[in-house]
Parts: sequence; structure tokens; C-alpha cells
Amino acid sequence: MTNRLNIAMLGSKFMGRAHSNAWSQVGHFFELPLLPHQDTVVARNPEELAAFAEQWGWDNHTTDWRAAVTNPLIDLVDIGTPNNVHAEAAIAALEAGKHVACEKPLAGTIEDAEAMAAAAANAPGKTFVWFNYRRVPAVALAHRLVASGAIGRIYHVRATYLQSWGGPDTPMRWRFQGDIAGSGAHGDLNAHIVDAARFITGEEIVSVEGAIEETFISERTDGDQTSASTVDDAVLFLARMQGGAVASFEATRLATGYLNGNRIEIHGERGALRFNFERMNELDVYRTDAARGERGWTTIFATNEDHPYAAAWWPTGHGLGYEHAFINQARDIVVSIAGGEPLVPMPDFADALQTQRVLEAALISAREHRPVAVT
Ligand code: SOE
Repeated sequence: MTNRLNIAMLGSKFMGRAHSNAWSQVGHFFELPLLPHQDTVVARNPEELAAFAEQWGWDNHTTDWRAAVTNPLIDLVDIGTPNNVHAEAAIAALEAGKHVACEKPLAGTIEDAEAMAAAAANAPGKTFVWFNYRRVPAVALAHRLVASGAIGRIYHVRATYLQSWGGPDTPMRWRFQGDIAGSGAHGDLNAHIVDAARFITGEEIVSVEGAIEETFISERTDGDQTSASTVDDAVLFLARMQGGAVASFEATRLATGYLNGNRIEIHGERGALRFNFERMNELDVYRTDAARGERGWTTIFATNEDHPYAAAWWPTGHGLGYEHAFINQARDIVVSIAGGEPLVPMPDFADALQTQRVLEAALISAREHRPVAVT
């Protein structure tokens, strides 16, 4: 029997569902050196927990996260909780010798992120961060094209993450509470596009040159309670990258008309790339080496065996969905733990800390109205 990888997962909401689905599906579509075993799910609400464990295939469930992360039978702790829980749970799991997979952003604050990366540097377990969009085949293809030199020196990166669920009618929830979330659209969405810019270009962001942080809706209600929203609804910033490119980032939950408009465009000396998650199976590519009369944007439907992860799924032309990037990432986590290589680079805590440092520099730039170097 294949060795099992015993998993304890913290969280039973959106990411609890996405990760449970990934762990239960990955062994069907990929040959794995270890078989993920959904041992224990942890959440705070005991009433919902038994039903969640039953529905999503977890053998055990508990509200005691510390018991779960220190259980000697557990190999991997998977954290899908609100941001303010990431550090305490991840550090306890690392100190217990576990591998740790944590949702993005690494943490709600730079202090927590630094502590998590420091703990990881001194622990035997491997660490992973669920920047899931890296494993959308079209995004992984973009990374490979840039790495191959296809578009040459990069001049521009233009990334936006445009959602619209944060309007005045949206009730108070943890994502609007600074003491839990750390920040709003910034840590939630700019985290993704900063990671994507770093991943696709292979370059670090070296400075933030200017930023705006805005909270449009200053209070929200939950039942008969009205309380202050203490996070941004939008953060926009300009940056410089290691190779000299200039970059712009915009994250908002109030981009009326956009639902999950995770977009990035990269312009180089010999070509350009364009990705829009709302057309997630497609990558637009422009190359200057086409005959002058034949130059134009090409749309690649990234679903054939030449595209990362796609061969594990359906015959070409049969598109993938949001959940498939998580299943692809589950494959890479299991293979990495067994000593193998992910198909495209996987962010560990040290990598995700670099993204967190960019996010922090943008907040400082917005609040102090000055350029900020990224350490
Ligand atoms: C909410 O903005 C959210 O669920 C993010 O937290 C996820 O990371 C993103 O993939 C979808 O939107």
C-alpha cells in the first residue's frame, strides 16, 4: 500500500472546502508517491464541524487545533483559517516537526510573517503557501515563456485584482476587521498579483514608488450591530522591479462589474503576455518575431499536454476551473514532501515573506506618502 500522508486541516469555510476537495481529488488525477489521508479537520464551531467532516471526508474532527497540530500521527498541517491565526498555528506545527501548508497571505501582519519564516528556517518541516493561481496552467505557461526568454527584457508589469463583493450591503465579517485580517483587499488580493508578478517574471520587486490606500465604506452591519470597517477597500501602488521594469498593482473589492478580475499584462522587448482569470484557460501572447504583416495577439487555450498540469486532466479543449489549481498544488505539495520537484516553483514561507514585505512597503508608502525600498 502506498505510504499515507496524514493531514490535519484548520478551517472549514471557503478554503476548507477548496483544500478538502483538492486532497480528496488529487490521487485520482496524479500518480503520487504518498497518498493524502484526510485525518482531522479543525474548526471553531462544533455544531457545523461534524457535518463538514462527514460531507468532505475527514475521519476525525475537533475544535482543539493545538491537539491536532501536535498529534504524532499527523505529517502535514494545512492552515485555511483567518489571517490572525496563521502564525500561532504554523509555528506550533513547525515546532512539532510537521510540514505546513498555509493559505495566502502568509499572515495579516509583517511581524507574524517574519516570525513564521524564522520558525520555518529553523524547523525540519517543509512549508508551502497556497498562491493557487501559479498553478492555473495558463499562468504556469506564462512563467515558462518568460523563463525561456520568449519576450526578452521586461519593461512593464500591469496587474489588477478587481472584485465587487465589498459594497455597502455586504455585512461585517472578519475580512473587514483589521485585528483579524490585517488589511483588506490589499493583503487578500494584491498578495495574489504581487506573487504572480514575481512568479511570472522571476524578478523581485525592489521598491514601491507611491501608493494609495482607501476605505470607501467605513462601517458595516451584522444583524443589529454596526461596527467600523478597519481595513482598506482598495490599495493601488507603483513599483520598480529587479530588472528595471516599472509595475502597477491595483486591488479592490469595489470594482463594480468585475467578479474575480485577476489580471496581469507583461510587456517585453520581444513580446507580451496577457492573462485574465475570468478567462482562466487562455493566455494571450504577442511576439514581435512574427512577419510584420502577421503580428497580432495569439490566444493559447492552455489545455493540452504541452501545458503544465493539463495532461493530468481532460483532452485538450476541455477547460479547467478554479478548483483545479488547488488540486494541482496538492500534487506539488505531496511530491515535494516525498522529495520530488513541483512542476513550477512553489512558494515556501521565505518566498511568501518577500511578497508580504512588498505589501508592507506599499502600506508605508501610502501612509507616509513616500517611496519605500523593499528589503
Ligand atoms: C476573496 O477575496 C477571495 O476568496 C480570496 O480570498 C481568494 O484568495 C481568491 O482566490 C478569491 O477571492
